[in-house]
Amino acid sequence: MNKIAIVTGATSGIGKATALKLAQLDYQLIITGRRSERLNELKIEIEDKFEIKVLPLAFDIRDKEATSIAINQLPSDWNKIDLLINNAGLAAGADPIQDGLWSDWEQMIDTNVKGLLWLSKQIIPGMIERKSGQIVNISSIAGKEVYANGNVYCASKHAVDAITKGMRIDLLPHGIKVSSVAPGMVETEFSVVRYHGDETKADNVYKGLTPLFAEDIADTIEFVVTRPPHVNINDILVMPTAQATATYNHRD
Ligand code: NDP
Ligand code: 8X3
Repeated sequence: MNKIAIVTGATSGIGKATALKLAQLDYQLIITGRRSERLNELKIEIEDKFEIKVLPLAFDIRDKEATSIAINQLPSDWNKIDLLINNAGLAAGADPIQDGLWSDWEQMIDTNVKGLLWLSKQIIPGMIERKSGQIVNISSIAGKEVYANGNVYCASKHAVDAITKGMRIDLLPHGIKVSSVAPGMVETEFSVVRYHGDETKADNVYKGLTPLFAEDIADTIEFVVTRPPHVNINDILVMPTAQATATYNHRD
């Protein structure tokens, strides 16, 4: 029987690339996000290419009730989740702390921190019962460093780092692997979302350098989930060659 993976935020970027990668690895896939049309298109794409089943679940990860219903009402052939990829997330805004919008802050904390926690809380008990499972949390260079105007996004990703460490400690006796994958700049819809749809500002983020692509992070996740049972990758920081730290970039 195929192992079952759930990938949150699979409608674009890192989540979509990861779903495609896990399909190659023969995982039966649950894909989530708010944009149901994109989920359905990805289901068709994956099922056409690979001999696996895909279950799209459209819900807002900030909505506790919708999240609980989605997970707790999974059919019996889908509810034994082996691998949880906590990827759904965003940066909203890039303003100094005194100018930040409360609505942006709430969106980031509710998605990146509370959404990740609540979804994990629905899935972890089954992993404990079966004494196996793996959780990969997508953190960021912003979870390691704080940069100008990154304030609350950086705080949310520092929280992801701390939650990952906490999960690893608490789930240790239950045989559950917990990892963090922390990317630097990856060209996805991330910057368009961060700048509230301003494509010019988003393009400028990647101007003059080659960023990472979503597939680079999917490759890293492949490495993390294909280690032998006795090996866990605790934390992996992946940067573009043109980026040394959160703020030192080399542009042509
Ligand atoms: P994208 O914007 O391309 O993808 C974000 C995904 O998250 C989408 O599928 C989106 O789905 C989903 N998502 C956002 N909000 C919600 C919500 N409320 N409910 C459900 N799903 C949601 O960005 P990336 O692929 O780059 O981002 C993926 C992760 O990687 C994020 O956690 C991000 O912080 C992290 N990251 C990104 C980096 C980058 O430079 N791109 C670097 C380091 C980390 P939908 O809109 O359909 O709901
Ligand atoms: C996304 C990368 O550098 O914008 O997490 O924080 S960065």
